[in-house]
Amino acid sequence: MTDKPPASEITPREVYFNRRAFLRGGLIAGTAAATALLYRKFNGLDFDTTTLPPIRGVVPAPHGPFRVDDEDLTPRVKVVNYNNFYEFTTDKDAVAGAAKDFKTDGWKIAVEGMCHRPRVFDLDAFRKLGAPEERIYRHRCVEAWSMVIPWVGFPIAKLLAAVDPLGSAKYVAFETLMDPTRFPNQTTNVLEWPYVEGLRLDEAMHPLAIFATGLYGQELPAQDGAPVKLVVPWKYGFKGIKSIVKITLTDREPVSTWNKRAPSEYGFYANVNPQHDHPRWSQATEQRINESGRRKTLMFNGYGEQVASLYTGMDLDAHF
Ligand SMILES: Nc1nc2c(c(=O)[nH]1)N[C@H]1C(S)=C(S)[C@@H](COP(=O)(O)O)O[C@H]1N2
Ligand SMILES: [Mo]
Repeated sequence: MTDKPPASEITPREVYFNRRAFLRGGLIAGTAAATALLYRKFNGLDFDTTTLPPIRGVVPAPHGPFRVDDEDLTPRVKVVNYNNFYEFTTDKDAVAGAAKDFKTDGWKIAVEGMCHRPRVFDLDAFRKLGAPEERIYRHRCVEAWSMVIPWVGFPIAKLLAAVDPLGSAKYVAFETLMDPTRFPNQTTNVLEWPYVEGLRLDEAMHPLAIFATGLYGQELPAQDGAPVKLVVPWKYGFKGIKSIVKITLTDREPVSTWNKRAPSEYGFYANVNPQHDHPRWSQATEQRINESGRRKTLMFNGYGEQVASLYTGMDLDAHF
């Protein structure tokens, strides 16, 4: 990790912090004046000083749905300091501090249930399932805030191919680590632990659905779900279960922690849908973190062209 990365590799800070400026900067981009302007601009964002090891050999996101191109990235300092991770604390501004000593040494991910090749992966083997790919996705929390985040990860489909689901498997269930010595809030009953989530198998197979192992070109910070987090960009954020230790192929609809907690508020599908309001607040608009004003929420979070066909014939108000 201390080796100098080859020049051909992306250098996250420069790439991410210059990209938008170049788009906007037009003729002056690249000049000393532009650079000075850029630094003044980003100084105003409380530039984050914590760094994690860079991920080597990240494949840039291809254009199209894998890369939100026309909306600003949410600055890293916000992505790593405004989090939902109830195992640490329910205070979004305090997760980063509470998670700062979290270690993932010796992490294992068990894949079991209805598959031909069940297996326990160590982190190295898990990461080798797919080359690290950049994915720039919208992230929409059910609480009506949103971000645009450059993840690093690989499609869930790669894991599924490795374990080879039985023909009768219909769903994938996911489970977060249960360890109250490392997750202090697991000694409380703010939620039922461990946090669990699930997808239909065809949703999990979709190329947009990934396991994130990094963000902004670096390893995933603990507060964002290290070492492995689920990212399904057309669904509300709570589907994106963090710090995964178990994955089970099954023929029954998996339990979802928030769905179990309040079934009238949080559905199993949890597809972003501006027309289906949460009983206590509208889902029609959202607060993009670091922006003023509100944005209109897009159907399927803007990924309808890619995913709407997964739900053909389903009543999206009944299966919200
Ligand atoms: N294990 C676990 N996973 C979780 C949560 C949680 O509390 N525990 N919160 C969810 C919610 S509500 C959201 S919005 C996202 C937040 O992810 P982020 O902090 O990386 O933005 O994580 C999801 N995954
Ligand atoms: Mo959320």
